[in-house]
Amino acid sequence: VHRKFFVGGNWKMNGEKKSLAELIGVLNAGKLSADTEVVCGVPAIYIDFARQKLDAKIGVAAQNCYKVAKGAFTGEISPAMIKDCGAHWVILGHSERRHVFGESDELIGQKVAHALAEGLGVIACIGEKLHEREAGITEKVVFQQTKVIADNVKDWSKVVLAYEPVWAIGTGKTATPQQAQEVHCKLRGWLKSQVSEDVANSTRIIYGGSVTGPTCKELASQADVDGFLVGGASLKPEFIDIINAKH
Ligand code: G2H
Repeated sequence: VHRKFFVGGNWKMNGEKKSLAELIGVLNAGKLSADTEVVCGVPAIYIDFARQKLDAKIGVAAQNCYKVAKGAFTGEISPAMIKDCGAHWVILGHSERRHVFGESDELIGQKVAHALAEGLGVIACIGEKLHEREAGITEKVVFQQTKVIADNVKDWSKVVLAYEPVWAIGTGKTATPQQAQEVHCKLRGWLKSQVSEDVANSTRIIYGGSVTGPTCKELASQADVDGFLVGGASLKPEFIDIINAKH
């Protein structure tokens, strides 16, 4: 089964119109491999702006959304609003949502279900903390997080699973290709035994955590690494090298 390489940028809470327009100009002019699906995760307030400026071949994702379509939920945005601004993806369960904003597995599951029901693609993030890795419970933690996501998915073709070890996020400490491959392979095995062989073979499992131009190629060469979710480096021209990591 061919899994199209998927590279997401996660701009997090960075940039303003001027700098983002510059970045978009660089991406639009860049030579991007046609064999890579590219999606930029944009701050909510700039989704409309980015969608209007980015080339149509580059997708746009929100970095979060709420679990219902509308109502008295001050400060939240819905998948319907994301679609209305022309974006087709949402990042859910990012470690910063989980650990800075206290989002539970249950809430993330509800968001996944609603976003998919509304027709968005979901980049669903999971990952263990350093103390969990050191305690030898990485597998248990990521399987549990994946289970809550899986319980809320009917159509896996709209889901990309992002493995982001928390200790590697924004720290400059990239997981080694072997560390990433080991967890990705176990996650694919989990999908095979708990969902189906087809889903295991077709679902993109991407790696996130301090991915850079210099580190991306060897990571991309691992059998079960189907792309990346990139934070810091997605704000730099280097993002183009990561998009082209397979070449
Ligand atoms: C992990 C990643 C993007 P960074 O959060 O999701 O960020 O590449 O800056 O570690």
